[in-house]
Amino acid sequence: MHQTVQAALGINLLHANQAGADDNRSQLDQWGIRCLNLMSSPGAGKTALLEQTLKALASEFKMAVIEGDMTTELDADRLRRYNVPVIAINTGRSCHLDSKMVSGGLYRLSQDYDPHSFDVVLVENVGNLVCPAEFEVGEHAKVALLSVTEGEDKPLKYPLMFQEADCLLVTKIDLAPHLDWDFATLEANVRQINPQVTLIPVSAKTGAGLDLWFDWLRSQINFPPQPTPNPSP
Ligand SMILES: Nc1nc2c(ncn2[C@@H]2O[C@H](COP(=O)(O)OP(=O)(O)O)[C@@H](O)[C@H]2O)c(=O)[nH]1
Ligand SMILES: [Mg+2]
Repeated sequence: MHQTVQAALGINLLHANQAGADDNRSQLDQWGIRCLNLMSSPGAGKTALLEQTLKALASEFKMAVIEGDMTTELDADRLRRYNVPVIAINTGRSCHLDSKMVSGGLYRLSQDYDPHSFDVVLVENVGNLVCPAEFEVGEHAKVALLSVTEGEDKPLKYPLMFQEADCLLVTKIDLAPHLDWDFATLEANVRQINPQVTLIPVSAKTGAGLDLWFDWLRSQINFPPQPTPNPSP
């Protein structure tokens, strides 16, 4: 019985979150903003990738960041150096951002700036390979990052994250020569879980692969808005 209630609560929580995510996406569509949700385990290189992205593309696109961390604004402060709006959200004991938190972040952005002026909002989720994949925040696409130091087996051990991803960035490839890292094994593991995912090896340190990431990002930002489906009868 206890387990049934727990399961029901879990499902209700996810349903409520999904409804909020759909609302966020509608709001973003109305403003003409694309939203990407960046997810990985802690330390895989999300903030380092965002630093390179803001540096390279800030003159091409009007960007904003929603920065999720359990505590501190350390990452938010790293990104503020690039003169883009960074909304910091501290989740406290929660291991992921949810749609309500991101709704609050979007509201804050719209209070301080004209939201119609933005092309893209990049969300850096809390470092965690499990929960962020369960909770949509209203993004148009999901980007997972996996660093070479985490091992090629992670897509098999944490399948939801890799199944949900539209793009998988294999990060810190500058370190690969120092490790027993086999890209072909990683690719085979990923394709088992998600045959369609765009797979891009990158290094925020050397810049390797970043052009391919920027091109993928451009393709997402320039993606024509999809018509809102008719509500089901
Ligand atoms: N060698 C190497 N180190 C990196 C790279 N990207 C990030 N790092 C380092 O990895 C650590 C965690 O990076 P960070 O961006 O904070 O990861 P996050 O927790 O996912 O945001 C930092 O010490 C970074 O300098 C990379 O491409 N190559
Ligand atoms: Mg970070």
